Amino acid sequence: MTTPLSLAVVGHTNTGKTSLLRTLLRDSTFGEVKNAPSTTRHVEEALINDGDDSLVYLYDTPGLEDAGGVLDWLETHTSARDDGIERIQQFLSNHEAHHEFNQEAKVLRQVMQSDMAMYVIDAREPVLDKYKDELTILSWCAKPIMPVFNFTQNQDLTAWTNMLARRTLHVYA
Ligand SMILES: Nc1nc2c(ncn2[C@@H]2O[C@H](COP(=O)(O)OP(=O)(O)OP(=O)(O)O)[C@@H](O)[C@H]2O)c(=O)[nH]1
Ligand SMILES: [Mg+2]
Repeated sequence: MTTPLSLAVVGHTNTGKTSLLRTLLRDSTFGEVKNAPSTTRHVEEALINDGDDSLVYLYDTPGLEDAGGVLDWLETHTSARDDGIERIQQFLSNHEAHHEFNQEAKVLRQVMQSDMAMYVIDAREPVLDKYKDELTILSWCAKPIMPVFNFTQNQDLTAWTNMLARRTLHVYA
């Protein structure tokens, strides 16, 4: 028996997180897929087995929508002298913040509980500040992050891979 890895699938809303889980699970009925933001509203667990062996727990998560708001909250209410995990924990235990940033809190809580995260990117999008803010708050959870590009057809990934490399994310799929 191996201990299953737990892997959170995270990213901006409508980037194809639930679709990626469907592909990995070979299950076209998993979750809800729609071309609209905020389709997935809760964390959903799925397990990949090899016979009797449980290999990977996958967690689908709601899309990040206001990482900038979360980062503003963290910068205002927590100390830069605390480490990222401490600051995220303060955010997660704050009732008001939890209420205002409900979806983001679900994502961060799941990343904190997982062994690693896949960060799904819509490669058609330019590298906007909101995506940088997402990677900043995710990095504070101190878990390995694997960037996964979606919608890659005819897209030049250079701007994205440069930005990821500056954040020591040198490997991507
Ligand atoms: N053509 C194409 N469409 C895709 C692909 N992946 C996702 N989509 C479409 O993109 C839209 C969003 O997909 P979802 O899987 O619901 O995205 P999500 O990230 O889970 O969205 P939220 O739960 O709202 O955060 C849907 O219309 C999907 O059919 C892909 O690889 N190719
Ligand atoms: Mg979804």
